[in-house]
Amino acid sequence: MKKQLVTILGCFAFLSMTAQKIGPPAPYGALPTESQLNWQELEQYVLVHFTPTTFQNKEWGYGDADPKIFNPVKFDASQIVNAAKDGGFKGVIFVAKHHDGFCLWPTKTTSYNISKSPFRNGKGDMVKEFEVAARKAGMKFGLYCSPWDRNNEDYGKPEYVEKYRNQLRELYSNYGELFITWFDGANGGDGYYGGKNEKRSIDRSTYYGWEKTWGISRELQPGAVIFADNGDVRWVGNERGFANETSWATFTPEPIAGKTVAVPGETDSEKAQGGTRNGKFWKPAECDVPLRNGWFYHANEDNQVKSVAELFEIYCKSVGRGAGMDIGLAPNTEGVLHQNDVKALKDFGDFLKKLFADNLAQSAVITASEVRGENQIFFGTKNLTDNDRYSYWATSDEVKKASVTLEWDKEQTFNIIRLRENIKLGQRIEKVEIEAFINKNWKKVGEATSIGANRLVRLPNYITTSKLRILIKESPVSIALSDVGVFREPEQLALPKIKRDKDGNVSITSEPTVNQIRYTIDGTEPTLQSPVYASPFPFLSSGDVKAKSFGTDQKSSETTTQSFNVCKKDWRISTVTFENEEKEKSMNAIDDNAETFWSTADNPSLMPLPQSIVIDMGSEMEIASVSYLPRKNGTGGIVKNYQWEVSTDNRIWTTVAQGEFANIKSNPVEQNIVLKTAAKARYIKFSGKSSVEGNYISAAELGVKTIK
Ligand code: FUL
Repeated sequence: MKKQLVTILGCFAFLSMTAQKIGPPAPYGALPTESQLNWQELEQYVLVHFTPTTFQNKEWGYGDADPKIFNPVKFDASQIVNAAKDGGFKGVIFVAKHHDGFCLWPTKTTSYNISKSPFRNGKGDMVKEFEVAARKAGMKFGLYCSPWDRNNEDYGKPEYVEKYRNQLRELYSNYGELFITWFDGANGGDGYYGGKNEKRSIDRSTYYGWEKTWGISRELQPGAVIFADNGDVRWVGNERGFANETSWATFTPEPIAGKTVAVPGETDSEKAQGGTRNGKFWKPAECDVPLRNGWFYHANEDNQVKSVAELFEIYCKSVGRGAGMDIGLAPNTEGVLHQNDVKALKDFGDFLKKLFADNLAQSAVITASEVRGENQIFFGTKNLTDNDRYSYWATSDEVKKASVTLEWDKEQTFNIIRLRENIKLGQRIEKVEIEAFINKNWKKVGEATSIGANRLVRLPNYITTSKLRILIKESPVSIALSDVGVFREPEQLALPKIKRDKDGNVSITSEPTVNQIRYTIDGTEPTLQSPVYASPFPFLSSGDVKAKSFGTDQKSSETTTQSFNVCKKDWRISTVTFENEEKEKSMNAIDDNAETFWSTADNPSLMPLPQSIVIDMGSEMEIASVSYLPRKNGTGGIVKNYQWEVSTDNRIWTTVAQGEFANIKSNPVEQNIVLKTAAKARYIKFSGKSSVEGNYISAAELGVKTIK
């Protein structure tokens, strides 16, 4: 007994001597703060938009909505929060005020607030209800209060900034601890502004005095990260939900075009997608993307809720690249999430649970080519599978290339490899290759660059092997890897792809091929009773084609819904405002090809805005909605303020829709406008009165849907 004790004590003494001799590696580069570490661990959260704008069926309210329209009779914060929780999301950000300026809490700063609405008879506080629901569900809570305020009469003057700061003070004092304070980048433009209905421009780098304004967040919510261009967490620069394949958590903000320094609240967001290797600050990316097309609820998008396959792609390209996944949820006018959204979230959450339930790395014997100071306890490979993000396998200071090998006693099948660094020591690794032992040879199956807090390498196919090795190929300093995970993505039957050619023939395919595909054209869900797809079929009208793959065991895939406009095979361009070499290109606006686009010339003296295009649809039809698809690459000529007119004779025109394509620059998705009343027309005219960039207009596609 005594002898044993001596041995044990001896061991401890030896270990602590070694640990003293070779301590932890020195941290490398910019490091995360405590609140950034907490944020990195959260990985997934939601952003809820629900204001009078929902009731106006818009993406940006103008600031003139009567508070009386805000009457969500079935509002239930828990329904929304719990649906997010089911999706695997761990935090909720509520938009307490959007650009329309309507405050969802009874603020003292403006009368344009929830107390003027019928909600809870003017006694409601929606921010509180969301906070309570989030805490009850064990979720973190955060707030977004838009700096741009299209209602406030003082917007543009210093008085407004004071009001805005007081709004933040109210929000940061009365709703408990926040994990994030979210600052949006859209600023200035036209609005109601206390009834003035004018355009107000501000210099976003100076107007809000960000240093001081963010100081309120620092003072009242010290545990919260600030999300903003150049905040603690940076905007990834797009609203598709994707960080770059190489995305560094470190970032040196660069000034926007025309400026010499990057100031708080303003950076060149193009550069933000990939971060900066060895950047000055730890400023990881957040990828924000709505669950539907837009951030607000629109009934005509009920079938455009992202599928599990789409959400998982976003997950891999955000969370899987060390960034945050921020999914936009849009309650409907009743004040709850539509059943399709609830289902999509639940299915996604179940998928993630199933995927991460079994970490195959935990049953492997893991050996490393080198262990720091041979200290297995502090720096050994067992730290790679203990679910602790900060215990780690490390190499000696001079060892910058190394490998770990995972060996199982029998073959395993998987396609996802997860790697994490102990980011308390910075982002160190620059390149990794993954090899599997297949047919008695090591074969490269994957690779990755930036690792950081979390990196998922998703192989295109499942591999089966009993040996896997991770080769760290490039690192400026020793290695401090905290996690290796190996997972098998739950099998899903391939989602069918639905396409229609220029002549209106619909083809449905799936890759890899499946037992059978069944489809509908009447808007109902495909079932085993629906027709089996055999060969292309004509579908010239507008409407939804839905398809589902079925396996031999009668299991089915998710449903693909393709919403078609009226087929344009008989359409011709009648006139365009600019008739020169650009003319043939005008056909690009009606060629049913989203990749090509038509644009006018950027020459304001020759051709000032507005500019327009007139289309002859070949025959008269009753139009229910019109649509504008912006160009895919670049933002030049993307229309901001639009007008749609119709005619039966190409002479007398009636305006059927006009307004702004709100948020189109950040989220360039198809803009569908449902007409107030259906309109008879053979000719349609689309005009752009202003564009997001340049003095011209462009369009990838223009289209219409008819009444059923
Ligand atoms: C954008 C806003 O303009 C959108 O309306 C939305 O709130 C999105 C999350 O941020 O910049």
